[in-house]
Amino acid sequence: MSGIIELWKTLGIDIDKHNKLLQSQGSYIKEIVAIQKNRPQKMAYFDSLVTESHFKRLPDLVNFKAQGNKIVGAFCLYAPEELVYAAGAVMVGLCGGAQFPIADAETILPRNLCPLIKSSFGFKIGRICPYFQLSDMLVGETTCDGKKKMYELLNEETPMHVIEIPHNPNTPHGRTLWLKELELFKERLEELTGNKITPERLKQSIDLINNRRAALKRLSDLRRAIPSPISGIDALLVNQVSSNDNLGRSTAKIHELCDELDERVRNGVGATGKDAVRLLVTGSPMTLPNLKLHSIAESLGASVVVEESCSGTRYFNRFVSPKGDSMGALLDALVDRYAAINCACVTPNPSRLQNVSDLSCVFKVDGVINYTLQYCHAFNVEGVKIANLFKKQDMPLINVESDYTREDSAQIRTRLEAFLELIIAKAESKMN
Ligand code: BJ8
Repeated sequence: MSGIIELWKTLGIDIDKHNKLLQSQGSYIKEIVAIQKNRPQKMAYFDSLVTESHFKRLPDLVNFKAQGNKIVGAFCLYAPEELVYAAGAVMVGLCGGAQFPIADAETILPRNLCPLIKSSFGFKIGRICPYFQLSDMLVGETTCDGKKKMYELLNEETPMHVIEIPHNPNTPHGRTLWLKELELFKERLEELTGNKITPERLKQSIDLINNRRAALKRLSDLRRAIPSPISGIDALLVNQVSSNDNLGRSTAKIHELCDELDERVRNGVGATGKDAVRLLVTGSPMTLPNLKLHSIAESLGASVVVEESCSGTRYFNRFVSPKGDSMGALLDALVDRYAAINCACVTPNPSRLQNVSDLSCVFKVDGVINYTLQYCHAFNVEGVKIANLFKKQDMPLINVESDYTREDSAQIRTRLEAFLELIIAKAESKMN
């Protein structure tokens, strides 16, 4: 233990705050995750990533850096991780999902700002997150206004590269801009690492990341079963923690979990009974340790079976599929994938509506939770279209706007309880 504390100190971590974070995060996760019954045994690995990631992976990354390698911190699905790995660097996710660092952030940032932005910023300025401290460069993107402007402040702490995202990527000039931005990011990574990104290296890293996306897609597809073999809490947790794990190892561990879930599906073993109300959650991302909505819904007996979000299907529903081995063909394939990300920050965004509608059918859901983080205008306003879409389809939908505190938990619980009763009454009236 004393060795790891010394390591945290050398990274400039505020040990006092860091200890408090570990304590609060540990007990929060235990209260929500560990109390579930009949969990898949292979979840033990992912639980350990939550409780031990600041102990276990950290020394590996410190050694990696000691050998002259670089670490790139990212905040968004738009960060092209294939290029990062092709440059011989490692990418770590720095999106904040904890309430803990927000007090530090609010000494600088306005209070009425999305909690994800404040939490991410607070982790850096409070010197609470070792992954932030290890990052040699940060990569941001021009998505929402709050993030963009926060990146300008972060740039004063750690060198930052911001990718300019075309807000309508489906036009010829949108694609041209994406390609140019990928080329610029590639150059910046080559400069940072001193490594040339060759077509061979890029092809290799595309395969590696496609493999992780495929493993997560396999996990998601298994949740189509009735009953779902895994709770929404556990599935979300896997998505949240695997982004900061070693690539190859996390892919293998997700497949091991899926093998166990395959078996559960064959034997009809579920996280809930067959009659549980099946829910789709769509909207703002949920970053570790934000499991609030899932834990409330599932404590009421519902089963969250799919998340249409960046902490769910949006990460793995598209692969990079090159039509050749040249650098041009590989970059073109990256443009295809990244320009197709249907975050609410792009406009217009018809593919998200189509996608969320398809998911509701494929996963045979009984209701939809349209989830927005407080002050996230993009998802809040686009939520109007989502609500209209499901109204036309006669699919029950509830809007939930929340933050990272627990203050609104009781209120959300009461509203979800009524929502589930409504869904059950609707199903019963159809049967009569
Ligand atoms: S691709 S969803 S990860 S930007 S920070 S938009 S919650 S107000 S995180 Fe996102 Fe990339 Fe889009 Fe996905 Fe709203 Fe908060 Fe902005 Fe946010």
